[in-house]
Amino acid sequence: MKTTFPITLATILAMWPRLATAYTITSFDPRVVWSGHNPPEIDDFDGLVGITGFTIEDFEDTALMPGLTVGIDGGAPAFSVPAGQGYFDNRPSNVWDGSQALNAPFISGDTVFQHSPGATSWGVGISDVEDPLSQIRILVNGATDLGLVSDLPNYVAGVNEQREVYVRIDAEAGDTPITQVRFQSLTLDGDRVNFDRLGVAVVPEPSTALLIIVGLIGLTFRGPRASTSRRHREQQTEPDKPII
Ligand SMILES: [Ca+2]
Ligand SMILES: [Ca+2]
Ligand SMILES: [Ca+2]
Repeated sequence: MKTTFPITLATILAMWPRLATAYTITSFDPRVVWSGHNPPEIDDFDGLVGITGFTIEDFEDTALMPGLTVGIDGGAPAFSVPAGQGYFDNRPSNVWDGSQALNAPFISGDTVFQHSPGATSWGVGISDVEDPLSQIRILVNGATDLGLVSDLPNYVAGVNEQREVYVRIDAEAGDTPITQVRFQSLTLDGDRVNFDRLGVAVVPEPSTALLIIVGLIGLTFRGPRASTSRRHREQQTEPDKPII
């Protein structure tokens, strides 16, 4: 029973967000399971890129999923797609689901996605970078540089409105959740890049995490007290020993 408290404390510390910068990025060739417009293979695709069960923003309307904002071309974070940036697709080769994607010009600044309370894992389909026309760097939480989109393994350079790569960014256990993913243009050439099928594995709300911690603390102190009271009851009910 003495070991209960150290084990529980270690569990709490493991759950508590810590400052860290170890994020990994995995990139996928868009042609593996994709065919045509809004294909039936979407479930297979989610499984392939590791986003099954994630909360999905498909950019089929101007509303964004709860907690998500986007700032386009250096603009302020917005909770809905800014006017003129939704994209009705007449090129099925460009979208990752449905018939629309988020259409972001790179004229005067970055495109930044932010999520609250953050994600343990985050993915998005990227189209129309058209390397070497645009050079787009991915930065996580304002600090971690994951390199250029066009340098990623499995990136497939397209010519005008084609799916080029799906990326999934993972926070390792104990890392600060992913709250911001910035796409920074090194060229600012005015060309447009499209984003679609954005998926996040949302971390528990702070209130939920707090409830879990309170519960664990409760369990920690319940154990010894229960055994103490049990011993007390046993002492009370123990028959008098014969005097020898
Ligand atoms: Ca939407
Ligand atoms: Ca879409
Ligand atoms: Ca482009």
